[in-house]
Amino acid sequence: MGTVEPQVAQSGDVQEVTDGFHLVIDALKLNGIDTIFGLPGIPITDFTRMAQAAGMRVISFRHEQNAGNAAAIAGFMTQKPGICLTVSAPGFLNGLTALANATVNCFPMILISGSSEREIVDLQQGDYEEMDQLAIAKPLCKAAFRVLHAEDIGVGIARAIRAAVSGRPGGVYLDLPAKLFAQTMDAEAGKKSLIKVVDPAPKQIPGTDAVKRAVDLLKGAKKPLIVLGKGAAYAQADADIRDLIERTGIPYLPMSMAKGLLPDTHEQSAAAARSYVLAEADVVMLVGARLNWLLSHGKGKTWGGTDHKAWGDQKFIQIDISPQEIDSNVRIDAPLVGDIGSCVSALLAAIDSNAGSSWAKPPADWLRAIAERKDKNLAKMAETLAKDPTPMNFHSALNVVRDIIKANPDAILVNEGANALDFTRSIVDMYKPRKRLDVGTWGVMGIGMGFSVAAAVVSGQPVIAIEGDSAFGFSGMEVETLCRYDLPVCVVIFNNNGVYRGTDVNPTGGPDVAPTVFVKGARYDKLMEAFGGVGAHTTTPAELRKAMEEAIRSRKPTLINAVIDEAAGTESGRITSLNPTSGKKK
Ligand code: OXT
Ligand code: ADP
Ligand code: MG
Repeated sequence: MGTVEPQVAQSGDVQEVTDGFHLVIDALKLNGIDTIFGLPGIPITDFTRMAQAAGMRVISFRHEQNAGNAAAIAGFMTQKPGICLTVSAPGFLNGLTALANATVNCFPMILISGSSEREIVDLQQGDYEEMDQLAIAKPLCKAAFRVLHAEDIGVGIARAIRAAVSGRPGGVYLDLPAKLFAQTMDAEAGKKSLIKVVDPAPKQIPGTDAVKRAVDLLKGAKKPLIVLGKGAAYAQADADIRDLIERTGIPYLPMSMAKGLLPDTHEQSAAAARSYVLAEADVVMLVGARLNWLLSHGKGKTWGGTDHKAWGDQKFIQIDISPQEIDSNVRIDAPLVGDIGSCVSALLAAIDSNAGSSWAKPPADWLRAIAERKDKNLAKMAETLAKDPTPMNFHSALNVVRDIIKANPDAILVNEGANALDFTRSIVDMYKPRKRLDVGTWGVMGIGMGFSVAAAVVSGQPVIAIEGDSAFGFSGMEVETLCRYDLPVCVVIFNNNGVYRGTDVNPTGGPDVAPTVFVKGARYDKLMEAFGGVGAHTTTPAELRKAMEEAIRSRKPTLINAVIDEAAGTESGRITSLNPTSGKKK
């Protein structure tokens, strides 16, 4: 229990006192939170020092958005809320994008921001960094709280933790005004006011009727498919999920961050036959995956619909902890509302009691048809990967990354960009759960270095960040953070001189380059060298391989500038069609 200088009471007795600073630290520690990602300044500078003195790991960033992204992904990896700490108004706003992104992605995090004098803020009298932060955060997160009195800190932290991790996880905002930190109270009373949260994410057991409905649908399927989403990765029910897939023999499709839940090389993976299985399956079981844009909203041609809005003929089973997710886009025939661990084990039990060990595998012609498509795509991919063009392109570079991950399956892969994202997703196989961390539901750029720092801090494993050159720019200054904490992160920048590619020209012939184009031949490797890390400049797969192997071996912060053919990318990668086109005739 942290205390401050004892005070002498009127009676002459020495009274142990504590204060807001120490109560926040004690409340976090009591709940097993040992790391804070943040950026110091008024009014939380001393808080960061005291937290470090109290044995917490305090990781300081160069920009709050990156600290926020680090907190969010730490939450995803550990099921404990990641903590991001910022100063008031601008620092808070810098962290807010990450908080909103965490909420959209169902990652548990708590953004704790210091704030200015309530009385002055509410009368809008122009305080230092004045802003009504609570009101601004509210619509962008799952819950938002403010603590005004030291004796309420325990409750405030407990509520924030519960809100972040229970039910559908998400971002929580906790507003701590500057005055709160210095408030004192009796140390014993302070200790009693803290709450060790019991069962922060209670299991949610699905109804037996819902389980039966789902099993009956699965049993009758001629062309069943399971889609695993990042909710399934988050749930940490890895063994049961694998068991369910292997015992039923149903082909599965991993969403991007569910890759590796089962090894991507698993024979039941239908990832390389994505278009075929989505359009053809007759019963689709979604496990922690929403029917949002990434799954074409469950309708249209992707799902066998006759036009872009039409529903297909398939039936859906959806496992999700959020009852409101069900029917969000199309009809869900068998909703299974509960936590994935409980739902999957209930399904396994029902399958056992239903069919003993003789659950019929899906019809052979369905499996054969998938295998045919898959083999064709895999063969085509193998052929492309075997090429060694000059200049190096996405495929020949990613062939190296693919080998490196295969040889180091515990390494964590962080990935952002457009082409640099999409090619990596389909080329680099993952072998273990929660090893692939990427742009997620919003397709947001800027997660790269924040995710990398957190992944290294939380896991101690090597991290490989595959970054488009544009994507890297959003958080690039954190290479200093990588060096400061000496983290085993190898950043590989796929440098094609711009956003999507580097070949656009200014149609006016004026001196400005095109909006998508960067300085040609930029040497990002030198950025890392500026802070004492290792920089490497590579133009061939052989050079890239050598540099990556050395980074993994040495565990030194490394940045590899991988020069890619500047014409190799396409507009927005695989999502070109989302760009609106002008109807105006030229
Ligand atoms: O079945 P078919 O035949 O269809 O084939 C599929 C699979 O079966 C097959 N496949 C395989 N074949 C062989 N072997 C294997 N192993 C295999 N696996 C799969 O391959 C195909 C494709 O499979 P895939 O990828 O699974 O399927 P598909 O159809 O693509 O899936 C659809 C989606 C939607 C699920 C998928 O495409 C997806 O997940 N997409 C995510 C896209 C995304 O989020 N993109 C990022 C955003 S783009 C844009 O917004 C950018 N911005 C703007 C911006 C952003 N985002 N944020 C902020 C804060 N500000 C601005 C910017 C600035 S990107 C960007 C920077 C870009 O420049 P960079 O320099 O960073 O990057 P470069 O482009 O590299 O230059
Ligand atoms: P993806 O982008 O991989 O398809 P989404 O983020 O769209 O995944 O979906 C994740 C879903 O998982 C969300 O609807 C969320 O409510 C759900 N979810 C998250 N954690 C759990 C859990 N422990 N149990 C059940 N559902 C969960
Ligand atoms: Mg690029």
